[in-house]
Amino acid sequence: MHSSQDTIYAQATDVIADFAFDSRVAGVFNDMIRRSVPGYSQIINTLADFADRFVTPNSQVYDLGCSLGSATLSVRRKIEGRQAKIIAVDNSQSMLDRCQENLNAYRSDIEVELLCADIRHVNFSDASMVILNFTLQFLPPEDRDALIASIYQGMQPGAILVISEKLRFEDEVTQQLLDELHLDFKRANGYSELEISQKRSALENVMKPDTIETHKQRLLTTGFSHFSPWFQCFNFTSMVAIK
Ligand code: GEK
Repeated sequence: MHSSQDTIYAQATDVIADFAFDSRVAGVFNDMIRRSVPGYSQIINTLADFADRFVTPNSQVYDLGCSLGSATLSVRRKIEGRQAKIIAVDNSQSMLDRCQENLNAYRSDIEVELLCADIRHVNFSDASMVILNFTLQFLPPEDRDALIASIYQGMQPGAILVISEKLRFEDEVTQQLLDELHLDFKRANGYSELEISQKRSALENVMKPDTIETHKQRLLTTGFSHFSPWFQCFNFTSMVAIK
């Protein structure tokens, strides 16, 4: 996948605008997410293993907030020949344009529909797998329960929902420790103090992480039969819920 280096917050600016998934971000996104999210590659690879176990013939897979299509590509490769369809949704056309290019770069017999839409307005049906890979955290907190309920009603019995998120911790010592380890991870990946602090300001109003308890309660209250985090590195997790 083509990847320009992320230097978006490298220069000091007086007023830092709220973070947006515009064409500038789309152009460097592959580099940005790999240098910012610990475990990202492992999570992307493991999505294929979940797909292998859960995606059934003639069902649908939803990749919500698909960005450049990394999750879709990983799953698509694994489910060749299964007659399943992937619906990849994002409300950033800049992301979807690049996603389409990435999909075109490989041959596949799996149909992928790219949908430019708000995931809060999608009608889910016949889903054997739904992926929310670092997307739920960008919805206003008050809209999260309704989205999960809407996904749940469109899932087949036994289907899997994978949710990857940055976490918040009620315990202040834990919060600070894991946050510092994450900052060290970003420093080690070449981000300067200025880049780290400007990006943090830009994200403040648009990304509000939940605690793991909030995720668990939301999923179990919605009706999911099984829940477990399957991955955690510092303050980043990936969880599974099975209907
Ligand atoms: C990956 N899953 O590489 N409706 C549709 N799309 C949205 C909405 C919304 N309401 N809100 C945000 N997005 C990807 C990474 S990035 C995570 C996901 C990050 C989209 C937004 O445009 C962006 O492309 C994506 O969700 C979040 O596995 O940047 O940390």
